[in-house]
Amino acid sequence: MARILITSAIPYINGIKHLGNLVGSQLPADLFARYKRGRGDEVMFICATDEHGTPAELAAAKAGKPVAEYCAEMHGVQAEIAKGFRLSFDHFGRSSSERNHLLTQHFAGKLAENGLIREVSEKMIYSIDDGRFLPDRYVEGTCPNCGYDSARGDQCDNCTKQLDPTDLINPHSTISGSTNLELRETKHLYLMQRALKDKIEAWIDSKTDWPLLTTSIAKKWLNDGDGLQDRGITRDLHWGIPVKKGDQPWPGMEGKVFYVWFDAPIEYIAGTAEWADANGKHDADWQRWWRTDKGASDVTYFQFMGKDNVPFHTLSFPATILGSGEPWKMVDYLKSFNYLNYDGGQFSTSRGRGVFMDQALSILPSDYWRWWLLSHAPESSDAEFTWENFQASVNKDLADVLGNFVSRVTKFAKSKLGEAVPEGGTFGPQEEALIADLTTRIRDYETFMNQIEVRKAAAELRAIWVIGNEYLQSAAPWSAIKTDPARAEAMIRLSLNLIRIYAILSRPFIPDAAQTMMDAMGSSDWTWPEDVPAAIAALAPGHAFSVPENLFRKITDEERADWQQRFAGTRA
Ligand code: B3M
Ligand code: ZN
Repeated sequence: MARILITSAIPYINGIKHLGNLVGSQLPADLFARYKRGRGDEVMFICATDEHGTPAELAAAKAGKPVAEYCAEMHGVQAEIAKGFRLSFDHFGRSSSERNHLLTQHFAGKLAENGLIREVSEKMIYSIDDGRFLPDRYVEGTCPNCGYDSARGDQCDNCTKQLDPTDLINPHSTISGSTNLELRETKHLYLMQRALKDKIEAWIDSKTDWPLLTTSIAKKWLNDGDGLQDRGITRDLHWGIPVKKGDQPWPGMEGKVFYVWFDAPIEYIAGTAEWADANGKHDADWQRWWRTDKGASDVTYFQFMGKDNVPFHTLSFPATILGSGEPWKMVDYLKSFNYLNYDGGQFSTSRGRGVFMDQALSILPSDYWRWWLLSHAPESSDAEFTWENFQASVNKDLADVLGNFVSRVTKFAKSKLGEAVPEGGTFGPQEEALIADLTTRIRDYETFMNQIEVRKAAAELRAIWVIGNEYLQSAAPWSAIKTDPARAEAMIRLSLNLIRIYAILSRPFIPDAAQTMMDAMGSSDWTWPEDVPAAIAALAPGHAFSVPENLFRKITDEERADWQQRFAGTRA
């Protein structure tokens, strides 16, 4: 039994995420976690909310709530929606947890001990009217690169260039709008990433099996110089993890907190510790996932994220880990995704353009979304959500192919042969051909799933559903029953067993429909079909089944048009 650690990039706390966010990290991570569990591996799947930094503070201010209260509330909201999408986290933690405070301070202490932190006095933007420094998104102005007039202090949304607040032309405070700003001297900690460049480069070079998207981004940042500058890891903010050296105060750094991108990835580890705390376990129980000196050397660790997060996971977080000099588990395989666009443009949280997770669930159950999103995952390039495409693929793949097979088989069996697996007849060449084809396709499906080739795995699963329909069409039990009823019984016996196999194989993609299929087959045996001939005989003659509710309904043209209009912009 392999041990598989899986983390999804942790979503910012400020508001409900859209479908583009979902398909870029949490959903494919869930697919993989479910698949590995289905194969019998021991899985630890961790996600959390990313609760620090200016996005959290600004959103709380806008909601008129104290930031701690806002975060607690939004964590609850995001956790609930994650459940709605059947995201099977072993724990959904919070980067503001006590565990993350302690671990983040621990890492900073180790880095300092190893001579990898330097203190820098620098001039930062200070707002006289607000009485505070304005880091990151607290300041907006004109982008020096493209001229966009609402560039933020950390990045220009228009041209994506990473910025410092002091780069902005005509800056103003996003708190008060004030332009009464000055540069003031303040002291910050810098992580000396440059000193770790060789180590990081050697580590990246050792990852020869990583997807091209991941390595190309990592190398670009490593070699362009842009990414491996020494990096400020503290901020003049109130909300965040107080700067400490382990459990000791850090003289001169009083009142400052760590930068959100310093503590956020550490939450992967802290989230696993939170899992242990929440389940009455001991430190050893989470450490065996993370400390190679405490059992984690046989763990394989997979990370999932959108492409914009790759530099932080291939350079900055590894710098923290390698710089600590401690035996922490590092990522083995980093799966990254391109962007999902929305109906001819981009998803936009600020403009409310696109479908957000709560809205999606309010119009259709999660399986519909999971299937479309995963089968169209933006892997090799950006992908686009259109309502036409969504309607077509739901109606065809889910309703016409899978749903129809299950309904035809069970209804025919019940009306002609009763509500138990029939016993007559034997398998002939047609069934043998199907079993051979099925075996090949299941092995291919496993290969794609193991490689996290999400679209290819979805296409293979769809092909597996299709061969059931094709078999039914050519075997035609409805004709056979008139001339050779025993043959018809054999066909239906095979088809009912196929439904159970479909439940197992489809579960990572569409867990609710899979459960419905398994329940209808009167079974709870989710054993993976390693041995296809054995799996096709698992439901023995006489075993009771029932006809399930329609698995999937079709999306009508009216609904499609209505939704298209409703989600065109300005979220209510
Ligand atoms: N919260 C960015 C995002 O949601 C950030 C990811 C952190 S992963 C440690 O895309
Ligand atoms: Zn720009």
